[in-house]
Amino acid sequence: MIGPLTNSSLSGCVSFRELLLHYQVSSLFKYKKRSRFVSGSRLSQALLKVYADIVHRVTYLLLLQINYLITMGGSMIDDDWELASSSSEVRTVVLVGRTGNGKSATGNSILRRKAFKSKTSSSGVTSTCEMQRTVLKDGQVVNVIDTPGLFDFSAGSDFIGKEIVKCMDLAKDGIHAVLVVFSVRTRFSKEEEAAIQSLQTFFGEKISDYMVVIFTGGDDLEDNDETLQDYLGRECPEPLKEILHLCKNRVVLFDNKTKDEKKQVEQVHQLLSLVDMVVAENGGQPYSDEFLAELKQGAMKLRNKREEVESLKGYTKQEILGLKEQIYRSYEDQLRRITEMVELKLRETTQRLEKKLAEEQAARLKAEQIAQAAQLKSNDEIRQLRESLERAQRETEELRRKSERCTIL
Ligand SMILES: Nc1nc2c(ncn2[C@@H]2O[C@H](COP(=O)(O)OP(=O)(O)O)[C@@H](O)[C@H]2O)c(=O)[nH]1
Ligand SMILES: [Mg+2]
Repeated sequence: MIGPLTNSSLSGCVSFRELLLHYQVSSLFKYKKRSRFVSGSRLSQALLKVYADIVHRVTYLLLLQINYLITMGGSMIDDDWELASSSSEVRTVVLVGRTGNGKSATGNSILRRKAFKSKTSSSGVTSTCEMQRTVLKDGQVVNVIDTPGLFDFSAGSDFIGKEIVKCMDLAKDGIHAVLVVFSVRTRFSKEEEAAIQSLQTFFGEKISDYMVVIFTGGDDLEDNDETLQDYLGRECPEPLKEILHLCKNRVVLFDNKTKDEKKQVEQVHQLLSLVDMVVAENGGQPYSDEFLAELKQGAMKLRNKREEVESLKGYTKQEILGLKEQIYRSYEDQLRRITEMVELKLRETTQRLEKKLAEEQAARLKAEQIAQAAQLKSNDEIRQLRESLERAQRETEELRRKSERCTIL
């Protein structure tokens, strides 16, 4: 433990905290300023704004986590890593879905405690990604990440996928399963369809291999004497069918209201069996990406260095503490670098998007010009044809009149 370091670490991080505050305050302003966008020439500008907003928010989230790690004196990072590396039984699952579908309630059912704020609670809904952990009776550790309404944004499907990157920061060890939460109490919407598409766009097609569908509202079905199969038989639009097909029908029904302990255990058991299936089908490899890998590497380095220092002989306690402080500061620097890398990556994405949008806009403009020119040309041709026709009619008339005069004569 490097508990005694906490105070000195904190005092060394005043400027970092100011940075965090800056992001926190400006995030609030940015959020308030965001408006709903429409298509047309303002689309590219609007999307760029949205992406800038994401860059900002992801940075804020990373800073928030760094701040958390700092205030925890660093021990948290190491423990997390040791736990993850020593136990193959760790499962990290992420709940995604439209606000109100029951993500937080499902998270609480999995954890068997009220860890996440659900809508009915007076303290409101989930506003940012949050991770909670539970240890099952058999020793399996389950990390549950709850997310805010990633399906609620109306600024384009790509954007929704981008929001999800935030929670990846919480899942250093990779994501074992993405739990897509729907509710039998609300109709499957176009937005939900778009959100799944964006999930795939952002994470790549392989994300389907990690998806498990959860339907909440099992109590409602039970009240109507219906099973999930009955429900899907009458209420399964084509896009939902496709989603179920994509995730090989890994679907489970949850009743988050039940007080029946047997039912509570059984539904979580069913879900975790599906998660196990996902893990097995993916050869035990959780979903990961480049910056997740970087975070993991940093945590591993920190652990090794700390172990080295702890095994040093002939140093005073004070000297060991000093060395540990140095190591921790270098880890902080690394976290900052990763934050910068993420910012850069997202900025590059923004630029790529900007370029793509500009190209699309130029192509659209060109197509419009060609269509306009074609229209003008065809108008001109029609006019010429009409004139020729009229001329021909006049000439025919003239000839007819002449021939009539000839007949009379
Ligand atoms: N009847 C019933 N209500 C549920 C169920 N799951 C969630 N809810 C309710 O749905 C509302 C939204 O739940 P919440 O977990 O906040 O949704 P989130 O926005 O997706 O996190 C709350 O009022 C929950 O009590 C369920 O299985 N049955
Ligand atoms: Mg919630």
